[in-house]
Order: sequence, then structure tokens, then C-alpha cells
Amino acid sequence: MTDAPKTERTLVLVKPDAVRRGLTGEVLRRVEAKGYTLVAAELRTADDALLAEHYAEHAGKGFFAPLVEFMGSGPVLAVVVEGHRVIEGFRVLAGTTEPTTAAPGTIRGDLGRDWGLSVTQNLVHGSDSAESAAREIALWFPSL
Ligand code: ABT
Ligand code: MG
Repeated sequence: MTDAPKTERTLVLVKPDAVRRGLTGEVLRRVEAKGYTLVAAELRTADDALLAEHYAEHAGKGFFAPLVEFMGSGPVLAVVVEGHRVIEGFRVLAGTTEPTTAAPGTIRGDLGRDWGLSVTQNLVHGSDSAESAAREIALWFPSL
């Protein structure tokens, strides 16, 4: 067969706000209902070094310190998800960054809101490109 479908992987994080609110199952439900496959999952509280690496693109920005503080404020569920075009597909499931204006039907649009805090708490993370996905999966799941 010359034209096997290409599959790819993305890193999803169910962020501390979603874990605290008991939305972990709802996020995984949506990922599975869309037809993607779970490859690995781990509940853990990330330390500052891991978060600084994860959000290296935002180093030096005003929201960086509150972002790292928020992301380390409790456990996150780190998940590797697999499927054809899953990187783009999960970003669409998540909705745009700001939950207030994220489209209804998306995770952020249906379940998130603006709490008026110094950092946007938006329930989930999904890798934004193939390069980010490879980097982030290696960072969170070095054994994969
Ligand atoms: P992530 O999937 O977490 O990377 O979110 P997304 O890619 O949708 O948005 P980006 B721009 O990468 O934001 C990362 C985190 O930083 C927060 N943030 C971002 C702010 O609080 N203020 C800002 O001006 C920007 C640009 C939102 C994301 N949050 N969390 N948690
Ligand atoms: Mg991002």
C-alpha cells in the first residue's frame, strides 16, 4: 500500500483549573468522542523548571510569572493524543485562547470564563504545531 494515512501526536494538558473543577473526564470524553486515541496520560504537579521549558516562547512577557504560578498551582493531566491531523483538530476542539470569546461547542467556549485574573485560565493546552508537539511530548514524556 503506497498511501497509508499519516497519523500524528499532540500534547494535551488538562490545566489545574480544569482538574480542580472536576472537568478532566469531560475533556477526555470530548477527545475520545472525536475519535482520537489516548497514548499516555499522567496526573502530576509540574515544577517551575518544566513549566519554564514548556512556555519558553513566553519568557520575558508580563504574564509569564503568573502563568507559571498558575500552571504549578495543582496537578495537571498530561496526555499524548494520536490521530490524523490531531494537532489542528484538538486546537479546534479547545477553542481560541480567551474563554469569554471562544466559540460555543468548544471546551473553552462551553466550560471556561474570564475570572478577571492576571493570567488567562483556559482549561486546556494543545500543541500548536508539529515542532511544538515533538518538543512538548519529549519534555513531558521523555520515555515515549
Ligand atoms: P496554551 O495551549 O496554553 O499554549 O494556550 P494557547 O496556545 O491558546 O495560548 P497562548 B498564546 O500560547 O497562551 C499561553 C498561556 O498564556 C496565557 N496568556 C497568553 C495570558 O495570560 N495572557 C496573554 O496575553 C497571552 C498571549 C494563556 C495561556 N494560558 N494558560 N493557562
Ligand atoms: Mg500556546
